[in-house]
Amino acid sequence: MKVSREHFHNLKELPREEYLSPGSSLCAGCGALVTLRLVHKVLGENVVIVNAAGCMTLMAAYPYTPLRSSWLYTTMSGASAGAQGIRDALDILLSQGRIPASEDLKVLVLAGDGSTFDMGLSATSAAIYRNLDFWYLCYDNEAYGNTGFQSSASSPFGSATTTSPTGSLQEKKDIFEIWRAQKPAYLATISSHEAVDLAEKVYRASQYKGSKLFLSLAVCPTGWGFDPELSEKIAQLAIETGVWPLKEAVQGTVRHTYIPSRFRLVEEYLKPQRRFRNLFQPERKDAVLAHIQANIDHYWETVRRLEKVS
Ligand SMILES: Cc1ncc(C[n+]2csc(CCOP(=O)(O)OP(=O)(O)O)c2C)c(N)n1
Ligand code: SF4
Repeated sequence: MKVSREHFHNLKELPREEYLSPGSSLCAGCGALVTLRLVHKVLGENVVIVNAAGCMTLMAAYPYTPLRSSWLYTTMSGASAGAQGIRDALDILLSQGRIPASEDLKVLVLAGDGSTFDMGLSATSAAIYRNLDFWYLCYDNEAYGNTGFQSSASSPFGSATTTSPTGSLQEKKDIFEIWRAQKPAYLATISSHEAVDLAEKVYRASQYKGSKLFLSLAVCPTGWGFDPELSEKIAQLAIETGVWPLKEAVQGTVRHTYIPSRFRLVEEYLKPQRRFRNLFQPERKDAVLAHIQANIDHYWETVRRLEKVS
């Protein structure tokens, strides 16, 4: 089930302009980079990226940058506070007529899950509370990638990281629901694999003043342990197994923008990734696999009940 779209209906309708030039120091097959490229296409040129320390801060190493937009590097915890400062400065310059409206910028926080789920949650919660007019893109690679793939509060149950080599025993924090409780103007999950869904959501969000937050599953060949050529396949499997629901919430009211007509078993998503190898070798961990599948099934049963879809 796909919801009807108002603006973007197919890939050909996506803007052709590129704001991210090819070639950067990031890994081949990095899903975060593809997501940023797509989001930027819809936001256009007048953007200032407020980038919390993480993998994406390696994009721009002075004096080089692949970005056509402006960029500010912040601490892991301070990106949303930095966004407030930039928004305030722009508003003052605009109100004093020191810059024309055509030079106004969209303020976009770019942060990993370590910043988003852990260190920067307080600053982001405060920004949403103030209904700061900003954009927030979390590229969720489900660990502290830049420093060697340590567990974050986003690391899924059973996944191996350098600080949980035999598999995490904690459940992934539901940051979507934590943010949603504050009823931000717009909130959505996105995936690089569903580019049209992503573009439509960024377009829809642009109609709202206030906090606009996006959570993207960022497939990570280096940390997750798969060949970079499989990146889009893994992103697709996350959606088709129901691991990564595509949804949006306008002022807190949720709807799913895509529901697979037939769900694949979660094993299809887990097996190709080295971080889940311990679930299959040296022997199969049936109880853990059943637990992961049951969580997904429970989620979608609830969706069917609440959104009354068959
Ligand atoms: C307070 C603090 N602790 C540790 C670091 C070191 N550090 C820099 S990037 C990074 C990882 C960030 O993880 P995440 O936000 O998930 O982004 P990713 O690296 O995965 O892109 C860490 C721990 C830091 N910059 N600040
Ligand atoms: S470690 Fe993962 S998220 Fe970081 S640049 Fe490489 S592929 Fe991208």
